[in-house]
Amino acid sequence: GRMWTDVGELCAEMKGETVLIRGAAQAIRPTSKKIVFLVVRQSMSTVQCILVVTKDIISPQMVRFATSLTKESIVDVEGVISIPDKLITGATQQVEIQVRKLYCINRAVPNLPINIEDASRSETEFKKAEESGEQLVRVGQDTRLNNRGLDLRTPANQAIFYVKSVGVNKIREFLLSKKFVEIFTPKVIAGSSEGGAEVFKLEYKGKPACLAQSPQLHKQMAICGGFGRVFEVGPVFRAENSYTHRHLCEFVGLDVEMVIKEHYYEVCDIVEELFVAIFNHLNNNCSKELEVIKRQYPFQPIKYLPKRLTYDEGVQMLKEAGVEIEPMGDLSTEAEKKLGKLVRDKYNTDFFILTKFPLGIRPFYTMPCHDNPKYSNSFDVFLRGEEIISGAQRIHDQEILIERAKQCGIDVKTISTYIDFFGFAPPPHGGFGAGLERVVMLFLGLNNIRKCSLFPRDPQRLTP
Ligand code: ATP
Ligand code: AMO
Repeated sequence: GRMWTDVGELCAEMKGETVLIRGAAQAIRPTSKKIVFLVVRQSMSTVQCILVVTKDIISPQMVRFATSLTKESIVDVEGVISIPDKLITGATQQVEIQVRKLYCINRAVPNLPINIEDASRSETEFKKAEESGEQLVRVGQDTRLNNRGLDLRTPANQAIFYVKSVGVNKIREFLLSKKFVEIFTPKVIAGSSEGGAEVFKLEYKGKPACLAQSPQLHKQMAICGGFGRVFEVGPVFRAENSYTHRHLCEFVGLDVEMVIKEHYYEVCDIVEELFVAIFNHLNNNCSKELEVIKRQYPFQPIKYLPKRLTYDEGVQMLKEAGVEIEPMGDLSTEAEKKLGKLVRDKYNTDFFILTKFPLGIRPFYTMPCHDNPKYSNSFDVFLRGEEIISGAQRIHDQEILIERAKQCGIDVKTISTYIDFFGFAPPPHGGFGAGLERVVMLFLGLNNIRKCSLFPRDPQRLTP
């Protein structure tokens, strides 16, 4: 076979070598009938390729052929590496390919809905280019998502999904090293796992069924089944009604459940250790990708020295700042953001855990505080002032569980097998759930969760 080189590996040390690359023709810029520049892209890297009419090697027909290529067509380019005086196309690789052979492997349709070069610019770059009179095509989020097969080709998008992949693998490595077992729970279940209206209903062979809003019931049932520590990374379905920057109707959940020995803070310890390990790992192993993302979507890196506060302490901080919370009520999105700012100013961190929430605003399976049943052994975790995780100790006593389910308006019949498991005496346990797209969005300071889902599902979108 022939020797292929990745575009990202092309460098000045290869000067004079003949290389063969395959990539997408991102831009085709004829400067005359005798010269054409191609920008060929492979993942996050681009290289400037030049065809110049020369007696034996490049014919005028070749230049015409190159000029007639459609953008984003897949091309094979063979040529010699040289060092240009100046990179006129702004490609990422600091070398140029003097093209000897050029083949079109797959031709894209003309007039694509997205121009990858334009769609890769930061807002600032875009405006500057427009002001200097360049004709750019501005694409909105819907156009991007409708044509995700093109949109995903921007370097920032390539990097976002690489970061997500590296992060998930770090989660697995970390939890496996702490003796967690990876489990796979059913996604079609008999009753809603979180209560509430946000459940997709369907018919399962003539019987009513739900798409799992979380692995909550089954991860606890696994603990009942004798596993001391379990986790799952899998799809979670929520029939969200509102269209927000941080809710999807299908997202990737990380769910963890573990036996507790003394206190639910053991779960908080795992959260902190796990997330600091993830953030360290991403900073250490994805610096190139983080730079690429930053170029299009500028952000400040997070500070993640873990901090814990109780709900009451958080509410007090808000109160002192003039933000009133309804007594024992949930924090609004704005209040959460504000608290994030206050904690950052006071404790110099973007990563903190709020513990001991009022019982009344937590799901039915949450353990009440033993010394004050108005509160619960529960927590939320925040990153840049937005929730990324919810967690708690669970009720392990069957009678209390039934009572709490009824109080929360849950039809106990629909979760009867879950309730039955508590007759088999599971040990005290707790856990948490995180939304991976949320984590990635906030880690990267992105403004919309859709940017972190390959093919997002929201209240208005079921395709592509
Ligand atoms: P891994 O093995 O997963 O790659 P590690 O344990 O080697 O991770 P460290 O070397 O401890 O990770 O992490 C150092 C990196 O993380 C540096 O980039 C450092 O600046 C950054 N870092 C560590 N802790 C914090 C923090 N609390 N806030 C901001 N940055 C931090
Ligand atoms: P909760 O409902 O808070 O808790 O969900 C856990 C985490 O999932 C993420 N998340 C979402 N991400 C994207 N789109 C959504 N529509 C969405 N809804 C939630 C958030 C949230 O923090 N069973 C409990 C967890 C547990 O106690 O173990 C649960 O599902 O990051």
